[in-house]
Amino acid sequence: MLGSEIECSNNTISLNHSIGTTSTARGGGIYVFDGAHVYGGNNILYFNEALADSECYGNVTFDYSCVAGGMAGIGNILDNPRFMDQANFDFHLLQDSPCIDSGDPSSRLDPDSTRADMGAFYFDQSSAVNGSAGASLAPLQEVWYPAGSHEIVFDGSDLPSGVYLYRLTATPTMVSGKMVLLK
Ligand SMILES: [Ca+2]
Repeated sequence: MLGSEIECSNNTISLNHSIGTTSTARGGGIYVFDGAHVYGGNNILYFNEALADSECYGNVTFDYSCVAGGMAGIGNILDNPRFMDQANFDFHLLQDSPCIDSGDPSSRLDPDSTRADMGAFYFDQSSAVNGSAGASLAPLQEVWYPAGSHEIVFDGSDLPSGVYLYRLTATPTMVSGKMVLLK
């Protein structure tokens, strides 16, 4: 990107690695040099790796973006973006992601008519629990089990039909997914 002005918006850049051990092995997510400038908004730049400047190196200016370690700019955040399942490269957002409705307020609305989310994938709030955006149900279980096989019952008798998200935590791993309740 020699001396260029490049717009980069509505992207999720994650799990990239800058290979090498020398001082040039930097900018795991974005590497910009020779007068180039990358700018934009509504991006997620997280979980990239390099010897130095893990997320980006060079002249990068984002607004309303989620950047690990933080970045100066309007509306930027540095919280964990809470991907659905990054271990399997699923970069959709969980319903409690801080990137939901945190994009540039002047951007076009998401398809569910809410404020723009950060990243490549918006979180569809029209299918959230009870129709209310991002509402959480009470935890099913809050106990620790010994290693082994276990079964947890989800009682949906008092809940309306819809798409529900579940999350199972077994430190240090976490698994989440969707399930559909039909009545
Ligand atoms: Ca939104």
